[in-house]
Amino acid sequence: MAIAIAVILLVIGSLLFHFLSPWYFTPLASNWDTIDLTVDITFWVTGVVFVLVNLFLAYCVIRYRHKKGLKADYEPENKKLEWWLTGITTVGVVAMLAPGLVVWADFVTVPEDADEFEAVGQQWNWTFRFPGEDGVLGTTAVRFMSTENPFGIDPDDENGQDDVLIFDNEVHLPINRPVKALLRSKDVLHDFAVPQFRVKMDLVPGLVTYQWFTPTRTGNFDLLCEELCGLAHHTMRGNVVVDEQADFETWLAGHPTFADTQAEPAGDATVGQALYAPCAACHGMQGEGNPALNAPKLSGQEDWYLKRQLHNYKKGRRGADPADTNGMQMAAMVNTLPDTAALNSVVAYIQTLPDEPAPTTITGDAERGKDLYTTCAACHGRDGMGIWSVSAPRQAGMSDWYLANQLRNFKAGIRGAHPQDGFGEQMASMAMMLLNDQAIDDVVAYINTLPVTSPQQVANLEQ
Ligand code: HEC
Ligand code: HEC
Ligand SMILES: [Cu+2]
Repeated sequence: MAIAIAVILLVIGSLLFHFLSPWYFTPLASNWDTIDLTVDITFWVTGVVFVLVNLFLAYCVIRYRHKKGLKADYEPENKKLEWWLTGITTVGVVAMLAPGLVVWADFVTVPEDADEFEAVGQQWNWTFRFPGEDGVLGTTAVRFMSTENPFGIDPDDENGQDDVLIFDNEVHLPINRPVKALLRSKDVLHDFAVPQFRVKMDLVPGLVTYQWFTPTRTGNFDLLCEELCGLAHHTMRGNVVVDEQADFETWLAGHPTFADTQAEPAGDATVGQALYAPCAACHGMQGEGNPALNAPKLSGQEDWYLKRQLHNYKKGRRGADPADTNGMQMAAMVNTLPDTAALNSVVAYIQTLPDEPAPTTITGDAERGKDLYTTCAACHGRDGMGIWSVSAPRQAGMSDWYLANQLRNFKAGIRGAHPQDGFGEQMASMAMMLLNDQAIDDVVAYINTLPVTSPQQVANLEQ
């Protein structure tokens, strides 16, 4: 009897949970209501079967419970009943599977007038490409990929020149226009999923996969990588912002074409030397850093990282939080660099400065730090020299007090909290693994033990 009651309560509880719990579909924001319909049909079929089977079970437990002297009938075959059961099961299974086939056929048939864009996944971020005025994306190949051409666009392909490149993890799309997302991975399996759009598709290295949808609601939606793609998979976040057509066009016009990025003025170290003069007041003549002014060592840091930080300061993505006093100081200084040409030149000059390892000031348990650093190594490199393909800067031989400061800033949410600072956000979530100041000191103490192997230093040693 107790079992029968438990089964009945289970049925009632499941139904209440299903209908009352807040964990259900997020409001739909695309044309794919048919996907919701297929899921609903599956819920109905499995739900009805679940209720009927369990109530029948409870009924049997009560109706045929043990009574003294009563003996069970033995009836091994019942053709009629079996036909019924087979028939009903078939109807149920067909009801669950057939709608999916119809919807899948739609899903793989892209409307003729769909606009195209490309989403490129890599450990652990997203970038995007739009076809530009000719409406055709240029061809790409791994052999063309470099720091100057991260998309690997064929420089000789005319179609690629006007492609618009989005170096952010945020993409905008116009409302009510069918769009075909071409999906490309640079390294491992990833997956492009926006829960409100109800569609998701894997990115497979070596293939271009696709999916299509029509956004039907303006707003900002989370873009998730729904494929376990390595250590920092959980930090591979992006945003899809659905705009009115005019807003979308304004947004798109604010991004460079491939030709623009190729024509970007290369830094001129001679010009950069003059621009560096005010910087030297804080960062030192040799870019060696000055702890008294909280200004870190810059020499020996990778150029792509320095450029990104200077752009971040310029765009208010870093050094804008009132609690970030050091960052605010620096943010005020980038205004001495009027444009990208100046920015590139000052970075080119910094690249010429001698790269002496910064003096160590932080003490901690390097052994314990070594264990902690295993995770950091996935991005910053086993040798702490930074890895461009995962966008993580060099740490070995850089100002150790500054590294510790930054780790505290990331943890406190005064760096990496700006919604457009995707890389900062990623690092902020990694910094959470350092539970306290001791852990920060320990990991920095370990970084201090790493030998510096910058190309410049290696060259010096060889001489
Ligand atoms: C008034 C002092 C001051 C001047 C002048 C100054 N900086 Fe800074 N800079 C700082 C401070 C302080 C920080 C560290 C900010 C923090 O702790 O978040 C910093 C950080 C930086 C960073 C980030 C480094 C990293 O590893 O993340 C770069 C790049 C940088 N400065 C470049 C420059 C350049 C280029 C100039 C000259 C145009 C310049 N700075 C002028 C004080 C200054
Ligand atoms: C998933 C990759 C990833 C992992 C793992 C990771 N980082 Fe980072 N880290 C980054 C990226 C990307 C940046 C650059 C952020 C930016 O551009 O603002 C960064 C920046 C930093 C900075 C700021 C450097 C500077 O010059 O301003 C420090 C310090 C740092 N990481 C320390 C660590 C430590 C310590 C660990 C291990 C506990 C770690 N990171 C793990 C990706 C990672
Ligand atoms: Cu991923």
